[in-house]
Amino acid sequence: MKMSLRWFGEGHDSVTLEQIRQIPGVGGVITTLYDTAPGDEWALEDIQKMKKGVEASGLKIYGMESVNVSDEIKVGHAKRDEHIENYIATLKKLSDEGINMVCYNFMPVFDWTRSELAKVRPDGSTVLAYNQEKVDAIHPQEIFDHIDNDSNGFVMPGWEPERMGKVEELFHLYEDTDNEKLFQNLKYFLEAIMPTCEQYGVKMAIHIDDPVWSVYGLPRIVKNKMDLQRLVTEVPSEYNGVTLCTGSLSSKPDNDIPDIIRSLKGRIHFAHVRNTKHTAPGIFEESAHLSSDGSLDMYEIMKAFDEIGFDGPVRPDHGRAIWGEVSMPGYGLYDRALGSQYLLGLIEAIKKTK
Ligand SMILES: [Mn+2]
Repeated sequence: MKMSLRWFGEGHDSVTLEQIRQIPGVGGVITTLYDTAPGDEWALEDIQKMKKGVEASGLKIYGMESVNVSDEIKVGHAKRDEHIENYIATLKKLSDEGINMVCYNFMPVFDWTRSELAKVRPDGSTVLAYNQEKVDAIHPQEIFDHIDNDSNGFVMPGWEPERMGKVEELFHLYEDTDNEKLFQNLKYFLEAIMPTCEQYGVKMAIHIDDPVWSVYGLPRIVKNKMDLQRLVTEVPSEYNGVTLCTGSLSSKPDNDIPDIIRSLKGRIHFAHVRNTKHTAPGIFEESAHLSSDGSLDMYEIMKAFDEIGFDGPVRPDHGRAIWGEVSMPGYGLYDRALGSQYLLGLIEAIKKTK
């Protein structure tokens, strides 16, 4: 497994490449370009500039998170074929620059949802948290506003201000899209891009829905083992794979994560590993990576990744805000660095005790 950290790019991140470079065992970053709208083609110069900057620091780009899929593709709008053509063009450019793993999601309107970005834990650290009752009590527009207010001045991925201005419009766009239609649109998208992915060696990795149930009545199609099996069976190319996000899957404790990992042998192209603490159905908060700090058995999870021979990029996903650090919520340096070392320790122990 290749340990990495997500890095949002110059001007979008409080963490520097130089800092990431000093974390033992972290050889690369997962990054993205911010300035292109979903549906548009990425400019080669921007990709090259990003790559040059990362490589100058001694790190590599292990993959893109994300190349966002437009709402037009997700709902099957008249513009979808044009957007898919642009997506394909972007994949080719990334591959030409040696970037061969692309994370994306197929969630409508909201990329991910939390009711709090800085819930205070007993030790004074703060974490992202979710409480279904709190979400139900507020209008979707308010969620946008409050994520924007609490993001410490950073643009949260998936919550870009230009999307905030058109919440009503976005909900309207998805009015006729139920789970089945959304799945068929995902399948259409994947079948259209797979020949390019196969030719250029680009592995597509869909992120698990977060949380794994419908929010505000919107469809959700990447929630559990059954959904994932359907996805990899109906589009059988090995380039159609998954970003196995343990935190997202754990929003519902009946998702048996080690079992899901084993069931996806050869189809996991990227791993997000983090722990969450469950309080009650629909209520959870993010925790430190350590098993004993949350509800997940991280040793069993890492063992399952090792068993299936997963050798792609992994990142500690979110961390707590600790030691006074001010960063994009979930994406500080300190706790993700701690998490990476814990996960690397587990990996070393698993390998040596085999
Ligand atoms: Mn994730």
